[in-house]
Parts: sequence; structure tokens; C-alpha cells
Amino acid sequence: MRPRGRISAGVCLLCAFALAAAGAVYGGEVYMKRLPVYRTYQCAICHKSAQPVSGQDLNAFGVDFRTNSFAWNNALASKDSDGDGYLNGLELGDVDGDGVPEIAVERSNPGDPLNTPNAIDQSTWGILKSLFED
Ligand SMILES: [Ca+2]
Ligand SMILES: [Ca+2]
Repeated sequence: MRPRGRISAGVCLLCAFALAAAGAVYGGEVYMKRLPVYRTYQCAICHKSAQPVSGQDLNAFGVDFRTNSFAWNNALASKDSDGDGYLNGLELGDVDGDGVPEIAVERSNPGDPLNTPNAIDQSTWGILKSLFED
């Protein structure tokens, strides 16, 4: 038979872990909503995993975002955090970093060097087509 105090301590510990995990997810959402767009990649914009278990597994963009006091602005938009040759602002669809995106979803992930904008978006394609129409 288990001592009653031991069960209560176990339940409290389990509740503490659950609350800590819920807080981590909630905190991440608060920061994610500061980005111009986040629909496609969500947590993976800042974390090495799409389902982070803590705030410690930040990718290069996540580290820069944290260093920038979790603010989206021209300074962060003008960086190429993941070193793939595309600025964060271009990847997240807000080149000047004013918080007003030019597109509804990310062009690519600013925290993943293997994920780059590889296709011409619809507005650019429309401009190109109009140049050749008479
Ligand atoms: Ca980049
Ligand atoms: Ca990228």
C-alpha cells in the first residue's frame, strides 16, 4: 500500500509539469503573433522542432528574435538569420519590417536555411505578365 503523501506529491508534480508545458505553449503563441505572418510554419519559425517542448530549442531566427526583444521591426527584417541568402523580411513577406505583410502566408521559413522562396509569388507573376501584354 502506498503512503497517501507520496501520491499527493506525485499528482502535484504532474500538475506542475502540465502547467509549465501549457505556459510554454502560451508564451510561444504570444511571441509568434508578433510576427507579420506565421500560418504555415508556426512554431518552427523560431524553433528547431515544429512541436517544441521548451523555449530553449531556438533556431537561428528564434535566437535573433529573442535578441531583438521579441520585436518584429526593420532591424530583424533586414537580417538573414539562417544564412540562406534571403532576408527575414522577404521570407516572412514583410520586407520593410513595418508589421504589415505583403502576403498572407510565409514565402519560406527564416529559421531554416534549407527552406527558401523558390517560386515567384502571384503578385510578382501578375506584374511580369502585365509587362508582356499589349
Ligand atoms: Ca534567410
Ligand atoms: Ca530560410
